[in-house]
Amino acid sequence: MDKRKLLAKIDFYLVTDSGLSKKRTLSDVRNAVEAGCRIVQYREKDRSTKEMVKEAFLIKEICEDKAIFLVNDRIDVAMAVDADGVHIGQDDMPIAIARQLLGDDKIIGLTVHNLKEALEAEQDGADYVGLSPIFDTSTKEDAGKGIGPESIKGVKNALNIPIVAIGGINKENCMSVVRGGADSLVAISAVVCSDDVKSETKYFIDMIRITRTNLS
Ligand code: TZP
Ligand code: MG
Repeated sequence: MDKRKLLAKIDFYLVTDSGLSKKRTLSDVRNAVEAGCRIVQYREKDRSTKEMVKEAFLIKEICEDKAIFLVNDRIDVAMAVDADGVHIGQDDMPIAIARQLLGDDKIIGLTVHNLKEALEAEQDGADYVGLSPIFDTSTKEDAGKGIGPESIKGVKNALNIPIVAIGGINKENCMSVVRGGADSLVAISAVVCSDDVKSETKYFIDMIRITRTNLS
């Protein structure tokens, strides 16, 4: 299956966080995918490569043909399990090299903080950008100050690739992010710290779709 086609359909985007997760990563992925989430990023900062590869294989199985499966930072892990792609940051592997390693069929997402980085990302061949952080967040220590949902529009208008909003997004402010022009959004703590990841994911998916419909 061509997972790239799914990129046009993403709304709620799950990023795993084993440190914050109440029910553990595999359960979070299973529940989010069951709720209809179409993109999952395995983000793991504290595990051995061996453990990551093992867990990544299991996540890939859960995502199957239902959701895009990306690995954060670790291009080696993504290649080891034949994931659908990677999500990398400004200080990670340059996109051109990541592309050479992964091939044209794989999806590469890049974190950007402003319009300049976003334009560069598209030019360099990113398949989507993660615009970060929209609001202040304590989930990522070095995320910086929130740029505000009103900053999304300028990036959206300048780019042809999807914009994924991330950072401090919750049930209360998610509508402003969609109204701002985000194609998709990540809400890590709002979802993985909950007792019911499935219903929280469903809430975000429904809210994104309703807000989009009201905009059109
Ligand atoms: N990248 C930029 S902000 C962030 C990451 C991984 C953390 C987002 O977490 P939360 O809990 O949704 O604010
Ligand atoms: Mg990174």
